[in-house]
Amino acid sequence: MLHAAAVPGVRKRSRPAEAVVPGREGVKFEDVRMYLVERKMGHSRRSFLTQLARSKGFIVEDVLSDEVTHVVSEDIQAPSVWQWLKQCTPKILRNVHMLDISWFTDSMREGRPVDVETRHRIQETLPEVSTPPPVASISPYACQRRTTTENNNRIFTDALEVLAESYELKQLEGPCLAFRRAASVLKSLPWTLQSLQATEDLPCLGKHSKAVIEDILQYGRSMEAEKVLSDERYQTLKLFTSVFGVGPKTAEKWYRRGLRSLGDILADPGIHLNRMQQSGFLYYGDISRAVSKAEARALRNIIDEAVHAIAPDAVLALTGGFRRGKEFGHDVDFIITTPEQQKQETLLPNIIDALTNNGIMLYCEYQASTFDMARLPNHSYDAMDHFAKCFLILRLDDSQVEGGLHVAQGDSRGWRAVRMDLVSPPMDRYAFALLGWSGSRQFGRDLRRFARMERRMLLDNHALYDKTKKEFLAATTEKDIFAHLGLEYIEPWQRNA
Ligand code: DCT
Ligand code: MG
Repeated sequence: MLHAAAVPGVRKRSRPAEAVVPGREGVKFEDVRMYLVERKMGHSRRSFLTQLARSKGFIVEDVLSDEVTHVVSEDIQAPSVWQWLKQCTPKILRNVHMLDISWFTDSMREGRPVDVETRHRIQETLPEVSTPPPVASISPYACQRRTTTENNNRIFTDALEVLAESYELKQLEGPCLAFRRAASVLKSLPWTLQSLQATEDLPCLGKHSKAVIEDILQYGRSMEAEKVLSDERYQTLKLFTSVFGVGPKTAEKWYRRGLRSLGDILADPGIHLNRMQQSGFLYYGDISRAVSKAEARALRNIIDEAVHAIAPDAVLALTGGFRRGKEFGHDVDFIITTPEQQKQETLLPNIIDALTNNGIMLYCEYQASTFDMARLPNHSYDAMDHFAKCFLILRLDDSQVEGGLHVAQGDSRGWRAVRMDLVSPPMDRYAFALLGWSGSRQFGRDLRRFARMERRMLLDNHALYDKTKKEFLAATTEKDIFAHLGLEYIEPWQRNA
């Protein structure tokens, strides 16, 4: 039983004479037990209505208990009533009718409890995804939001990401990040934006992002994003950077040279392609095609076998987009390490040898470790870490993939080329590397920004450094790192920011 004093809005006072529960002799309707919510109704009106109902033979309970069958409220803010009721007494919710005052007045008029109709009910709207939750709870940091692969605002985020990309290709970091942050906030919403008003209190939405959203709300499309998409320079830079080994700087150089197609590049004798770019062109068709989850699993089996033949106690973990639950990715990312320190250094070269001997290695760029704990902490975060790693293109056969390869219809080669990255940190750096490589990029960016701005700590793929205590914080799992940062743990599949 729950006493009135414990119910918000029901103040504890000496029991007034009129509220004393009368004897049950005048009761006409045993099956209906009413409770009137004092909130919004006020104390004196509640007393008056209680007396009125009792005089007509109704049972009106003074306290909310699981015997109550009909809760009557004049609070028109349905979600808050439900929330309040749930807080008070979650147990009774199953059977109780949550009603507005119209049921009460109808019943008084009829002199009996009228049947509950839909119009009498206060609809429980609070947990429904269609109702924006209190926006104050949405953090400006992606690492304090849970973002699954389900995006309820794709129409907006696609447009914002086109603009982000166009600034990235122009190498203008500020506006690029602003659009990425805006898109990231919308990706985390469990509801779909329906009005500009709903954006009012969302973090990270600047004037420009709001203008894009407004266009989409009004016309169903963003004219600005469409303009970018049809821009020749944008299209060409996108095409050039879609080649493995070609970044915005090289793409820009080629564009300025007047080159407009992949054929133009190959035909230009003045263009020197490095080894990575040569492979990028050679396998362009395959590696510009998404890798499926089944293909990622097949690669895992291949790597697993190779690794465990070399180091039985090695740890192999899938990272990147597939760890976050994505169905497709542009590559497959793995972390490999071993507790045996002397094996650590030769682990990747040995795996590379095994894959080469298998005849499936189509391209390999190996970078030996330049990691040195003595050079930490890193004050400027550069995109790549110092661990040993390799960027590979592997041949994957149809027979190795459950359900077959993800190739174009009519492709009868029976194999395809796929991109794979392997990174190999020392065991004591494993948790940091796993967190960084699991992404998403935006999630990682905001973890580092949060650490720096909110905690005076420096985080990167190698370590977490506390600037106040002037010490490194140890971690063996990702949970340790979240805990050091005072953050709630976010599962990998909730990091699709
Ligand atoms: N990463 C990073 N900074 C970079 C590149 C990568 O922090 N400059 C991290 C974030 C994701 C992870 O490494 C793997 O990188 P990608 O494979 O590029 O990203 P992904 O999320 O796996 O996306 P995709 O599914 O397209 O491979
Ligand atoms: Mg990836």
